[in-house]
Amino acid sequence: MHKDKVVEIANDIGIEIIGFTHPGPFERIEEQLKKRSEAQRSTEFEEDDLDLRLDPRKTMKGCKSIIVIGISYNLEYNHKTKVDIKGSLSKSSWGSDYHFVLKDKMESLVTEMKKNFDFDYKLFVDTGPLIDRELAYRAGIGYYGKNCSIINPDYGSFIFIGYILTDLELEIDYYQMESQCGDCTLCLDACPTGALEAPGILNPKICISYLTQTKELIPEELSSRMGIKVYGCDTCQSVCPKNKDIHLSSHQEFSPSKTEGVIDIKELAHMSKKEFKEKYGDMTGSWRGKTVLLRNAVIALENIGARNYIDIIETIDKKNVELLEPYTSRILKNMVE
Ligand code: B12
Ligand code: SF4
Ligand code: SF4
Repeated sequence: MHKDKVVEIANDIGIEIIGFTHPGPFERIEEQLKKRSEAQRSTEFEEDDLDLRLDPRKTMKGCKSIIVIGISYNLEYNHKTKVDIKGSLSKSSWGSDYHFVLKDKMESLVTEMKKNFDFDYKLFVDTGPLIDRELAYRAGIGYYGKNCSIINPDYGSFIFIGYILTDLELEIDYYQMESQCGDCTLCLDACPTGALEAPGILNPKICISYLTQTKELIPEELSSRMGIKVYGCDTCQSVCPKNKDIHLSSHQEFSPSKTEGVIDIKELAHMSKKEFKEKYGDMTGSWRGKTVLLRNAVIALENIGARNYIDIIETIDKKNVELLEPYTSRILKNMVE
């Protein structure tokens, strides 16, 4: 099958960014990844087995080509919300969970492709063993920004990445984009915790995106920098000039029709699990469960002046107290002092 045909089908399905790469090991970042792991900088959200991460054929033995897709979630939205006490959500969690959206698109692509040619495949989004950004880079979808994100010249960095390992012989382009960051350092300067230590070098354990997802204890020196972020962090992408004057997303699945792009903290504090599931169950940021978001909401209240919100803090659902207790008791203790 010719790859131009794959591109044509993908475009018809609404996959705007697509590239192809070979199944060879990721030699280029092997050293970097090993050092990162030795320095205990891997997160609990990644595959531990580095051999599996570095060699696509360990995931699919007969793999001959990899189709990589990018889907923009950069929708414009007017945040005129009536929500009184707001926690913020990163754009990646405004609408429907991207794992399902991208998997559906790739399944449709495979179904259409199979009308021309039968083949074996395995597809992944985010939770697969391989390194999605390195695949995207190697497939020519974008370049690494100094903020570590893959930036596509037409759509910017607010793009999700998915990939399909196949046993199809597709011709592969060996085209990798040069960084277009130039002298800019806006993302490094703006990062609230200093997680971007140098261009392309991230300490994930102090990245706010990580802090909003981990169940580990968050020290006060870091929680105080989380502001009102209840899930994810967009700061290093929002300041990026490469996200200005670009094509926006056409995927309405990512529009914040239910969430308005914010979490209603007062409502969250008193919601039952069932109510939470109904309102927020479909969004990306719900994967760690309600209590993690509630912990972040408590931190947000602390950051905007807990004294004014003590009624909320004292009456929140106290289930899973071990996750919330360090923060609520700190707030109450500081009140007394
Ligand atoms: C674990 C994880 C995280 C962790 C750690 C992130 C990290 N940078 O390592 C945390 C929780 C912090 C995180 C945060 C976010 N994540 Co995340 N995350 C992942 C996950 C599951 C694994 C990442 C990984 O393997 N890291 C290991 C290192 C090796 O890879 P790396 O992140 O690309 O970093 C290396 C490169 O920058 C590299 N590098 C290599 N060559 C070069 C060359 C140059 C010139 C430079 C500068 C750098 C460079 O050096 C770094 C160290 O080795 C992937 C999905 C997946 N399975 O791959 C999603 C993924 C990377 N995340 C994604 C997203 C959207 C985010 C957030 C924007 C979410 C948010 N709004 O809060 C933030 C962005 C934070 C940031 N600045 O990177 C997208 C990125 C899409 C994109 N356009 O790049 C991915 C690909 C998910 C997906 N399938 O769409 N994430
Ligand atoms: S996501 Fe936020 S905390 Fe993480 S590197 Fe970017 S700006 Fe820093
Ligand atoms: S803010 Fe500047 S340095 Fe950072 S990724 Fe964007 S262009 Fe590159």
